[in-house]
Amino acid sequence: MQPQTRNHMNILDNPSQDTWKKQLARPTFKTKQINKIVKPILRKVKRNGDKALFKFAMEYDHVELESLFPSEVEIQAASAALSPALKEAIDVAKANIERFHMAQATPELVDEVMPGVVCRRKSVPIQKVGLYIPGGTAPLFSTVLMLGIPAVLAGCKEIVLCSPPNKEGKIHPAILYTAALIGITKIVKVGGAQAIAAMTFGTESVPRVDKIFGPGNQFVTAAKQTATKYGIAIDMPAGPSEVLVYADDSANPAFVAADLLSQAEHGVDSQVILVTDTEKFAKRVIKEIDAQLEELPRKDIAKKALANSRAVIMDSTEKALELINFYAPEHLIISVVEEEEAVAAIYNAGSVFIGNYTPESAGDYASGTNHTLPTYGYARNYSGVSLDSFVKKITYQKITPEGLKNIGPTIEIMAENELLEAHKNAVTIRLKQLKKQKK
Ligand code: HSO
Ligand code: ZN
Repeated sequence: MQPQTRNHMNILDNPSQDTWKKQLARPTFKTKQINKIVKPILRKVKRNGDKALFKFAMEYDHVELESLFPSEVEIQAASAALSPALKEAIDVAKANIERFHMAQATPELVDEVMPGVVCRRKSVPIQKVGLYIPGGTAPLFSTVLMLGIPAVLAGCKEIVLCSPPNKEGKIHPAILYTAALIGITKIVKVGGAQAIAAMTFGTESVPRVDKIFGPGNQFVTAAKQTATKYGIAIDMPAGPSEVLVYADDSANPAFVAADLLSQAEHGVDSQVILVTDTEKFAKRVIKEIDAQLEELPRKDIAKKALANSRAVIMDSTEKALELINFYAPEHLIISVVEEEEAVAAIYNAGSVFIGNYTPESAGDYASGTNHTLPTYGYARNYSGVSLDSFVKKITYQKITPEGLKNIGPTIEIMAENELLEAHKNAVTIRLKQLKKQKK
């Protein structure tokens, strides 16, 4: 008998707008239960510092660590463990990511808005940043590039990288190698919520940072959210990976299936969506998914993700685009004849991949754009990580006596009408003095 290969990706036929919210809902999380576990972890790290980190390594990573830091020997061994081909690939990706992120640098802005009133704005690096790199079922060394490169380019003074140790007490060699390659020297063997706690409160070994970046499981995500209550910034509220493919007959169903599966394999709570114009095309894609799925080592994960996933048929292009903007996907692949029109109509998406030969994997690894992107509909109001995520923009102004004479009366009358006399006086006192000087 043939094994049961049918996946569970449901087809929605022209769903009416009032049902989109329900029909395209992302998997939900049991935040309360997660926080019940995360809160004590944070408390213990805050109270006991490194001692708690060693204890959590035993409890969660099942290893008795000698040190929280990898040794020089370990870093050398990590380099030796990688094939020359992989190292070359990492070099190519690094060069592209560096190039595209360097291009994002904004020069200092100087403008004399009126005679004697000069305003400036300058990007200044966030001094201490923490990067979290998950270990677990897929060691995301590409994320080291995506977070580490802009941190280095921005000029962050201290860059801490936390990643969980395996049962031998080692960080995955590709993670270690990539971190060392881009010049990250503070690498700490700590994972999960305890890593986020360490970077939030600081321990003997881990500095407290100003901003925490990086993906993670629900515990990491919950801990990052809590970190914001302690004055730490985070990159964005994260959720599981997702992709929406918008395709018509001009697309190759096998390519579309491969793209959908590429994100479905991330995790059981990932969601992938196909939006297309005919049931015939949807069915061809689903058939391809069935065939390709069986060959995947992570097919069990992908199958579960497919159960959260949908193929949506939309007769009208306008409605299709509206639905995409409503969903606000992390990744959007556009494979339709009228591709430029579709691209122009999109206002909610983390990153857009255009045409039949632009797999999302390109952006995940090597083309140069960042793969840390808003999920869960946050593409409505968040951008992905970029060079900007690692800087703050400080504004400056310098006003000459001439300038104050020009702008002073404007300030005075505004302050007066806001009933803020002291504000007004800060100008008046100076203008009076300037008048006296003239005499
Ligand atoms: N698609 C993931 C990033 C990633 N994929 C890393 C493979 N490795 C989130 O955007
Ligand atoms: Zn991916």
